[in-house]
Amino acid sequence: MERYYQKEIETASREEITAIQDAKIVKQVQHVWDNVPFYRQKMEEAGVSPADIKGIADLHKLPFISKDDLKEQYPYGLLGKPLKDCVRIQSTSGTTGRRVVAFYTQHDIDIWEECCARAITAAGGTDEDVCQVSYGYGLFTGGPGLNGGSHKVGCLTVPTSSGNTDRQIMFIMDLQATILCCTPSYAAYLGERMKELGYGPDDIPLKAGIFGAEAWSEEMRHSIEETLGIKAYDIYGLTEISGPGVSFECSEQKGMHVNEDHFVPEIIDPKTGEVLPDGEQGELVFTCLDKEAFPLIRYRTRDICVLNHQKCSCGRTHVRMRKPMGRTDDMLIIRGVNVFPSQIETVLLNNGYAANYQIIVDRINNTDTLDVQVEMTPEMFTDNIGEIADRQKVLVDGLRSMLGLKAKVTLVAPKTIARSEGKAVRVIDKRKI
Ligand code: DLL
Repeated sequence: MERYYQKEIETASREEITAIQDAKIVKQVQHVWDNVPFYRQKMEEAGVSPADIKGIADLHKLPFISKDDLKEQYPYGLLGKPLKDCVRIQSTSGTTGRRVVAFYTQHDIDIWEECCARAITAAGGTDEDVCQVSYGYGLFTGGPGLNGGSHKVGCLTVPTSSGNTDRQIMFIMDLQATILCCTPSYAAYLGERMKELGYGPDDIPLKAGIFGAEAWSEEMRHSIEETLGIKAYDIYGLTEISGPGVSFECSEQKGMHVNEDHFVPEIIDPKTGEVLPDGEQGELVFTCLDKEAFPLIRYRTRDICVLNHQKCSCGRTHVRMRKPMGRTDDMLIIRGVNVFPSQIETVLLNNGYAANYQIIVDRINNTDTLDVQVEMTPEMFTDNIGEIADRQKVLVDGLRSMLGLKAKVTLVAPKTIARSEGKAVRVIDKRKI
């Protein structure tokens, strides 16, 4: 039987959801107009004022906000509440330039944790469960968000944070953890290490995993599910919009339900900004309806996605978003062809490899090169050159038919590609260096 954390709102009718959104957007626009000079200026430039926003149908009149705006307003420029009302910051793991710092009031944190509680409940979590949170704690939102959600559900929470893999496994086995929260790449690594230590899926007490924070393919889901003997659920979110739990998968696993009573998604054409209809792929944009301290409106995520308003048989009525296939800024353009790392991952996993790979892009004699380094699994490992060449050719052909592009494939020995405890680094683009 499907479980809900907040059944009434999670299964509300479309009319009820729209009524909630209508009331909240009017209030939120007034809040940013009154309290964030940056927004007032942006709205004035766009020729809109709070009086023009009578409901969610008027959302399109409001200007977008971009990651560049966030960087320019760093650190306090977008603050919607006095500092005395703010109780926490979280920050992105961005590797270049200024970090994004997001602020929270206690009310913001309560809502965020409720969203994570909805996700844990949708994955079957109850107060009987032992939930191990192996996302990083600290500035990253993964650990704190799922930790708070797990408390709200009443699970026994095991805050291991990321890293120290053998200790993670000790806690899973000794405490009989039933739910694991971490990135999919770390889940794959934990599975690999557990197998090495002699634990098969039937020995492992876990029943569900709540994995997100990076793009991962369906093939990777199946492989993790098999190794750990669990059902793996996707969870999505971003620091700017609170953190994990902006959307989450239900038992149907046909897209992630967006918590629409708090966040309104739109899909736009990234070039023109035009709002696209259901089913069309474009850039995902979010408006936060309740956030007090960091109230982003029409924030361009750069994630490429599709929305689906069709009814879901789990009973939830909130719109679903497809697994994001990548980010506009992660998309590689190789010899003019758009390539997402997730497409490469699909080819590798379909051919029996694990998700241990690295994509190296370079430009040699004015031509882009794509080199995919893939680890052989211990079962397929060989030093027979002919066999390796045959295997490499199968992958080259697979990549050509997936991408329409000739790649070089290099098979490497097991365990030669660094494992990740958080978000995996899949791409090395030497063209930018
Ligand atoms: O990754 C928040 C999070 C933590 C989500 C734990 C889920 C679980 P950031 O570090 O700000 O926040 O990165 C946000 O990560 O814009 C997406 O590009 C990507 N992302 C997050 N979840 C998914 C997912 C956290 N399930 C950025 N599938 C987002 C694909 C994801 N990409």
